[in-house]
Amino acid sequence: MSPTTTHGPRCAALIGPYGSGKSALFDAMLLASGQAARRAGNGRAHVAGTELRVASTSFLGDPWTLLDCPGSVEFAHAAACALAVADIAVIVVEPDPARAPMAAPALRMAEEAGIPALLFVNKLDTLAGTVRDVVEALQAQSRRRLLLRQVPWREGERIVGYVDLISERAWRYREGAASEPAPFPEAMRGREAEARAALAEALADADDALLEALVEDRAPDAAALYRPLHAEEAAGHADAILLGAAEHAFGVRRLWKALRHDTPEVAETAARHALAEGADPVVQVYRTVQAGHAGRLSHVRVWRGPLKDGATLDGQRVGGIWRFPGGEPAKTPEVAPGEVVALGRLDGVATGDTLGAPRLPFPAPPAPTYALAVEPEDRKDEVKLGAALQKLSEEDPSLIVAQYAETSETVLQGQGEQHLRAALDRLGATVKVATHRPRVPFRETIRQRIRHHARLKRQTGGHGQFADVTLEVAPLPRGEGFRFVDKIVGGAIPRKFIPACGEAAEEAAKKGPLGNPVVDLEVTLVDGGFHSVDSSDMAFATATRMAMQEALAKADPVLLEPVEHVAVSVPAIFTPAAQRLLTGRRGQILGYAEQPDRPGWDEVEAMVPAAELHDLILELRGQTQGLGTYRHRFDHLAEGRGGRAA
Ligand SMILES: Nc1nc2c(ncn2[C@@H]2O[C@H](COP(=O)(O)OP(=O)(O)OP(=O)(O)O)[C@@H](O)[C@H]2O)c(=O)[nH]1
Ligand SMILES: [Mg+2]
Repeated sequence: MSPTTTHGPRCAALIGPYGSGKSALFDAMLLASGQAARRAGNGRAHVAGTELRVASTSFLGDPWTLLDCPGSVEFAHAAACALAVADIAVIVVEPDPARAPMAAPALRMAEEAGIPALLFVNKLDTLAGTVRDVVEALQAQSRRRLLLRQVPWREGERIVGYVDLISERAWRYREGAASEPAPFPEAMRGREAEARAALAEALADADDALLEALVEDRAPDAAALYRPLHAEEAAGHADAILLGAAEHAFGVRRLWKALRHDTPEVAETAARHALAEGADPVVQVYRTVQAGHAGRLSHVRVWRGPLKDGATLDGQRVGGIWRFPGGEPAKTPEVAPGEVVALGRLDGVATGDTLGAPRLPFPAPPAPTYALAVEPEDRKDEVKLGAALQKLSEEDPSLIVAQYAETSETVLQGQGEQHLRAALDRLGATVKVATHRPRVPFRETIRQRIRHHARLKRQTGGHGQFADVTLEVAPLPRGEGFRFVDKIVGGAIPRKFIPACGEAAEEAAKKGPLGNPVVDLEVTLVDGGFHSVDSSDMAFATATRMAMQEALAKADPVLLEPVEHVAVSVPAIFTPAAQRLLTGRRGQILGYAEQPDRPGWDEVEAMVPAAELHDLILELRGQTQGLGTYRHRFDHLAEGRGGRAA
């Protein structure tokens, strides 16, 4: 039987928590579709995914692209970008209720993207409890209804296969191979009927005919269940749950078949993104990479097509098209709508851009949570480094490069240590860099009003220098900045020299006695003296600076430390841990509240010194199974505990 297909090229993105087995499933799916997957390392070693993998293949004659997304929260943006161009998400999760909260970010991401999703409960060979408990725990994390489509078939302690709840047929798993149909295990009748009734009941809300059947106590047939299930999935109201073990090839063909039936066509996904129908090619970039000698590659979804090599899209000429059969690049002259390919030489184009149509929806990069100051090991490489960092942030929009004049630092901001390390590793041989913790822009102020007199009198040969200045420095309320007041009367200092005094005072305030900019400071020029020949702007500027330096040192200077308003989001069980963490970092807890749009999650608000925030995200993740996140913004400057400057 050679299956003929009416399906166009479709795309499924594998997402889910770190280490749940996405890459193992990706490999198993390719294998099951007849493509050997190449993978660094051997099967059991978990190579933490830091980069997305792409492979095209075909299953039962249908063309597919699979995207294997990294699971680490630090690389979540890559997964969000993949979802923006995929037709369906496969959310790969652990078979452990205690780890269900780790699936929350992926579930939420699919909800936010509005993309249909299937859940794949992986590592079924390690299931300790019941699938029912796993489903219940996952449901608590999802706003979509989760519908179990299979129940495991156990013989003693071992899971040997599954029963499909719609067709009511049993299948026996075979190591590394397709499952085989088996006679229905009679011992499972009760459990199967119960699970099927639960599925039917969950779907009855959405389907009158099914509801009627249930009310009349008729057992619905497969079609009566399948119809509303498909509709609910397509509408993003429900996600089906399938079971398996990627490493043993259990449930992998079953997953393929579910994808085959349930995944929208590219035209439907394009319509979901409000792209009008048409024949002109439209592509969207979901990823940009530097591919060595091949130069820069823009990975795109072809929303509309066909697309030919050499075609011009929005003024950009396509310089090469690559497919990825089995994950390996292969050049091709033309691709069809729905394909996921890489395009060469689109120089002015960034990740997220749409070519050929107005911009289609694309996720904004997350706000940075971790930063490192970077500098070249060799000063000569400064310009090179600047250009290289720029490229990094073009490739990955969740990397931000900032220049801080105040601390003279170049700071690379992103989502965490691994994220920044992976980026800096990509700089590779181009330029060697050293990193350090970014400096915190401390300020200082004074706490006393001081009047000070300074006189400059220099006789160097013929022409001398003379200026006499009396000024007063005084503290201002927090946030007032710098103010210069001129109270000179009766021409003690001629008007023309006053601006020079004001500028010199402001200049001198840029570096106070503790070495930081002085803020919330008022400088009043109260008296002075001049010489008709020897006085000048320069002389008055020098005298003012002298007066300032001595006055500030005597005026009880104090360090001012930036304090940020921090809002930490965590699952409610971690709220006490988050509060302890913030308190431990000199934070003042303002309170906490349940997040209205995120059931089961709290937001803890606190005022925390900026100096304590550098690695907050790392510790927060460490204490919250990687789930905690935080937002922060500058709030105020507070008098420091003296000399704690970083
Ligand atoms: N017992 C068992 N282990 C599995 C199965 N599938 C994957 N694993 C193991 O789980 C670990 C993680 O697998 P990966 O496929 O690398 O996980 P991932 O989701 O791609 O991880 P990230 O990309 O880092 O998020 C590896 O040690 C695998 O051997 C399975 O079906 N059963
Ligand atoms: Mg992986």
